[in-house]
This record gives sequence, C-alpha cells and structure tokens, in this order.
Amino acid sequence: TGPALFPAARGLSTRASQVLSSLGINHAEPVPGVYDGQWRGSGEHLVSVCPATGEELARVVSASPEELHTTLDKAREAYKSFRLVPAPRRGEVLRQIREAIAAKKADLGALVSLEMGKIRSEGAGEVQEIVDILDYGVGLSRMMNGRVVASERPGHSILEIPNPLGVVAVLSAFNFPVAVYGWNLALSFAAGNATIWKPSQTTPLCSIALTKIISEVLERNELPGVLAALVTGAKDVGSAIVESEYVDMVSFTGSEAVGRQVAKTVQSRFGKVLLELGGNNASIIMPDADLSLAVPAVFFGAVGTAGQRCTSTRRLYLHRTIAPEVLSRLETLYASVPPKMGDPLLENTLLGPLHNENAVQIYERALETHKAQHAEILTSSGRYTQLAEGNFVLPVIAVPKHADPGLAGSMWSTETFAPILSVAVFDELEQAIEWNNAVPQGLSSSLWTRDVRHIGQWLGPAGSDTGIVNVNVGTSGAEIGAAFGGNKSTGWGRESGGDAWKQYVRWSAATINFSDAAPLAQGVSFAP
Ligand code: UN1
Repeated sequence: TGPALFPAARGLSTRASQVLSSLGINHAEPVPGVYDGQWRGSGEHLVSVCPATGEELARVVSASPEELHTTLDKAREAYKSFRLVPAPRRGEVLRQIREAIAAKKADLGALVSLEMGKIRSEGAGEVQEIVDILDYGVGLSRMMNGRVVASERPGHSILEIPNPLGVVAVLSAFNFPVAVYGWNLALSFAAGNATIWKPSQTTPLCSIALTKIISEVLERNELPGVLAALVTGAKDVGSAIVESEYVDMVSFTGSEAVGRQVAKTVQSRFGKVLLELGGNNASIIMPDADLSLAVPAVFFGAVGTAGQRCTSTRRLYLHRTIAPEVLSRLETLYASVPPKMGDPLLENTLLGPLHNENAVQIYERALETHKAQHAEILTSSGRYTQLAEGNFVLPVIAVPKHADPGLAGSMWSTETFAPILSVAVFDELEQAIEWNNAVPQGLSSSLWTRDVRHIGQWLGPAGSDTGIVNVNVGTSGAEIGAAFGGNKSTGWGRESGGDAWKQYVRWSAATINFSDAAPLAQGVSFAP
C-alpha cells in the first residue's frame, strides 16, 4: 500500500468540510434528503462516500414512502397553478436559477469532484453544462412555438398547441450528478411542469446542494418549492415513482437492465418515458486523418472521467496504414497517466478514481474476460496500488483476438463503464462502419478524416446508426445545443437541445371553424 491521499485527515478533511458548508450542507448531522417546499426526510440513511479517499462525506436521510407520496401530491397541486404562469415568466425564473448556480460554480464543481470523483476541470465543466442548458431554457421559454396547419375546409384553421404536461420525474445516474438533471429541469420548467428528482443514491449531496440553490430562487419568486422537488432514496423510491400514476413522464438515465424495467412499467400505465441508457461508442480513424487531433481526442474520450461517461470512447477502429503510429502515440499518452492519477481536486490530476468498489469489480471482470479471450493488453492494467485509498485503476488498451462485434460473447458488444479501450484494425471504411453499427447500443460515434466523401458516407443513410455522429470530434463532451441521446438499446431518448423540449409538453391539435358552415373532412356527407 502506498501513501494515503490525506494522511492527517481524521473525520472529514477540512477541504471537504469547507466545500459542504459553503453550499449550506451541515455534514455533522444527518442531512435531510427530501425537499417538497420544506426540507425533511425520515427514510433510510444514504451514506455519501468520497471515491478518492473513502471518507464519509455525510449521511443523508432519504424519503420514506409517505414523504414520497406527499411530495407527489403537492407536485400535482403546484402544477395546476404553475401551468397558468406564462412561459416567458417561467423563463425569467430559470434565468435567476442560472445566475444563482453560476455564482456557486467553483463550490458545486468541487462537490461533484468530491462525491462523484471526476477531476476538477470536469466537475466545473459539468456545472457549466447546467448553466448552459438553463440559458437555453430561458430562450426556449419565448420560443416553444406550436404551428398553424392549412385546413382543407374553408374558414377553418388547425393549430398545434404545446400545453404543460404535468409532473415529470427525473431519475439520474452518478456519473453526471448535476448536468443531466439540468437538461430535464430546464425544459420541464420552461414547459410549465412540476419536476421531481430522484438522483443516484451515491451522489445525494450534489442533488441537495443544487436543490438548495434552486429552492431559494423559487421561494424568492413566491413559487412553490415542490416545482423542483427532491426525493433521495434507494431503489424502492425509484420504483414507487416509476409506478405512480401521478407521474406523467419519467426521464431515466442508467443501465439497460433497469431501463428495460422502467420502460415496461411506465408503458403499462400509459405514461411517457424518456430513456438514456448504455453507450458503447466507437471512434474510426482513416489514413488521411490529422493524427495530432485524433489521438488526443481518443485519449480524452477513453481515459477522461475514468471512462464513466455514457459517451466515453470504448472502441477504436484504426485503418491498417496508420494503426501502428496511432497505437504507439496512444501508448505514450497512457504511460504518462499513472503519475497524474490521484486527488481529483488537484490542478494537475488527469485521472481520478472510479466511482465505487462495484465499478472496480466491473473493470476487473472485463479485464479477466479480455485475457480469457486472448486479447493483447498493450498497457499496464489493474488496480493502481500506489494509491492506498480510493478506487483507482489503470486505463487500458486491449486488442481483442477477433474484431467482429457481432460474435457471441464478444467483449465488443457490452458497455463496460471503466477506462478500457478495445482496438481493431480495418482496411475499408465500410467494414469499420459495419463494426460501429454491429453492437446493441447506439449513443455516440466519431469519424476522423479529411475526405469529404468519407464524411458523406458516415453521415448518410448507410452511415453510423448512433444518435450522436461526429466528424473530427471525439465521442464524448457534447454541447447542450443539439438533442442528446441514442438509438437501439440506448433507448431512443433525446434530451437537452434540438427538439427535445417537445416531449415535455402535451400537444393539442385544435381544428377551429370560423365559418357559418360545418363541413366534414374528407368530403364525407352525413345528411339525415
Ligand atoms: C452522460 O454521460 O450521461 O456528451 C452524459 C457528454 C456530456 C454529457 C454526458 N456532455 O459527454
């Protein structure tokens, strides 16, 4: 075992203490984890643990079944008045929320690092992402346009009107404990809904800190706090939300296995569901690519966030002519990582820990399978024992024996939420596109080339089948402006920008007769 990250720390380190108190969280006592206009909590205790040090950051008292029920009741009631508030006024409140969050960017970003484990710059980047989507929500509040459709009948008009939907529940994952809620809240709030958040049970403090900031703005504007409600909890709280008839739409981010259950349950009660499930994203590098751009992008995509983004690069397809060069450059970059592993809050750290022990086991099992299937491992691998505490693992490049993702039992087709990059060599772009599309997931993909014909092929009907299809940009790190989401087993959901907002409203198609006659459509006559 090596040196502890914080050798002198007993109890909570001073730094963690400062971050928590600057965000109004008193970690000395169990922290209420339910907000429905008031802070409460009498359910099970959740323990928030820092993945880098193993220190307990705080205990959170989650929602009891009664508290969840009351919150849902109140949300329904609050929605009934909130839906009458004009959208631009709702946007003005979003603007204030945006300002309040931006003012706390440094502390919130540090809390993301402390509780999730991503490095400082990425923690701050995640807070920037919620600021960006709130900006977007402000603009959207004046642009949620319906349309006027030409009617075939004289003196008639057809309108398509977006109306508020009701109660939207957001079930989010540990890896983006702030931004993904932001994507949903900004659109849902602009659309006139009440939003209930059930965050990952391992990142409750991020959700509490954020909800505190938002609730102060709501209270200042004399709006019910329950419009941005929080119910922390374990699986049972999530299930109760998913089953509740009070919830009009469930936006779920997480595993395919849980997503399948969520989808079935919500659909069986005819609710709306928005899914953001697994990603198994590939980068393809062509011979004419600018390697000085492609290689660092693959490095960030595969190693950044310790491979714990849905959009992380997990597969790399290299054209035969440049494969040795790319691999040698990547190996050099990977070899530079270990000295820069450690405390996510230090300025020079490149790689933080995996989120928890479970994630380490997933990493280790994937490595074992790779080895059992005779993959060549090009880098050091395994748990990083130089750091005694925390869940640190070495980032890995593996070259599986077989390149075809369609093979049964192949490591290519599963999403491993860890920094393991699998590599294969191809001769023709068609082959690489086929491999890109041969996995069950369909979130993100990226092609590196300067040839406009390759780009046309990649973006067209016979190109990549993922929701995010990049060119000379890595698989991860999307901006908020376009719709974010994936196809196939990723669940077909779209969040954030683009037309994603259209899911957070109920559409009314209204035919209006301004004339003195009442003709039927399609020329039907029904004269008595
Ligand atoms: C996720 O991994 O769940 O595109 C979200 C990205 C980020 C969002 C990732 N903007 O990598």
